[in-house]
Amino acid sequence: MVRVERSEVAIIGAGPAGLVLAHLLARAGIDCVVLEERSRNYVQSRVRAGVLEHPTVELLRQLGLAERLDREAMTHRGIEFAFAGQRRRIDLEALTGKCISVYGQQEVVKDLIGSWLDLGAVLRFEVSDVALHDVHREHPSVTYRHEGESHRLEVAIVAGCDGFHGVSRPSVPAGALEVADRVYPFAWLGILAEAAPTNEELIYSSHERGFALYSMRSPSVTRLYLQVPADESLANWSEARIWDELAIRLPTDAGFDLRQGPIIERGITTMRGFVASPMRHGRLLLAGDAAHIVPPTGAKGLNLAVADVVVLAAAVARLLHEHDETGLVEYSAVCLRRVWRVQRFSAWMTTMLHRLDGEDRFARQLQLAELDQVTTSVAASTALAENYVGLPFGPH
Ligand code: FAS
Ligand code: PHB
Repeated sequence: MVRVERSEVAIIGAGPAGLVLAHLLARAGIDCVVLEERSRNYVQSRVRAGVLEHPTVELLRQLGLAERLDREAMTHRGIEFAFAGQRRRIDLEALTGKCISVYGQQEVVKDLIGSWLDLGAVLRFEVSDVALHDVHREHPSVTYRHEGESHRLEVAIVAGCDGFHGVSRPSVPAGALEVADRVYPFAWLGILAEAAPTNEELIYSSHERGFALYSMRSPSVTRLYLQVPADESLANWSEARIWDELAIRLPTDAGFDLRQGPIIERGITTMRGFVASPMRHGRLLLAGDAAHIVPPTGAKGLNLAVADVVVLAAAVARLLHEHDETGLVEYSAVCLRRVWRVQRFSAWMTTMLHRLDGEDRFARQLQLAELDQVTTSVAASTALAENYVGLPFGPH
């Protein structure tokens, strides 16, 4: 027996894209159901991004979802670059009038899930066998299993917010998607440490031995990353080796104090730039990591997912309230313009800061010249700052 349900929008995935979209649609009076394959505990504890752009924070505030963020997030007015034995700061606020907020992705997800459930809205965890049907017709549907029952959810729109390994993108007929893909020959080994931050802002460090990033999550937890080979295994990195390498690559000779502490989480993140286009297929709209991946160097992944769903929600509201498909038709092009500007910035930051095996002296000098230029020229540092704090939402 299949339980048939009806709504206006099926949102596949309860990550930042799906959860922000749900709130945007609810604010527009549009009925939606969120389907998530993992448990609530799992999605709320998954450690990922840490930097929220200015437009992302402003949107969460407009949606009334930033109360805890405004209490607990760390506001950063600048970022530092370390290279060739020196530290240089880029004053984001002076150059753009905007700041970034450091607040873990899992905290955003926790706040959004709590708000969604407090609204009494539908979010089903631990669903399985999710499948999309008739996305090229006006009445697509999603079948899935939940708590031992089979369901068919009949909707007007399916929002594929199910991340890079989700079911939505593969539901697009072969040949209908164009993929642009760049896999970098290195990865990031990331740790969370119970150690109070000793620097107020992030430090991006380009060292002869490789890139390192000093970040944080709270007044008692630091977040650190090391560039490692793409196929590196965590087993090769003892706590001692991690701290030793961080002490070498971070500017400890230039007054930075690396405080150690128990490592409470560790993982290796691949470095990849990926874009699948178009992002719309009939009544299926892809958003966030379901459509694109950026290397985390620019701190963009989560923020780009939010930017997509701002466009998606407006397109769906125009369709359902005005019976006007213009937003759907323009959805992919509007999102992809920003996606590629963010891919460019993320690729540029990645290339500028990471070392490639076998890289010759000339290439290293070009990197150092780029870092010197971007931390001394007002024009160059303004361009970096504008991208780092976040490009405005919507069509530019
Ligand atoms: P998400 O992947 O966050 O969410 C998709 C959701 O869909 C998940 O909850 C998943 O369980 C669910 N799902 C998948 N398949 C499903 C199905 N068949 N049915 C139902 N639900 C399904 N970005 C940064 O900016 N900075 C970082 O430092 C950073 N670090 C990262 C580290 C790691 C290990 C990873 C994987 C990503 C990192 N990212 C980082 C990028 C990350 O933050 C993403 O950009 C962000 O999560 C994108 O959000 P969503 O598009 O919502 O996708
Ligand atoms: C993080 O704190 O997780 C972080 C910060 C900046 C980045 C990437 C990740 O560019």
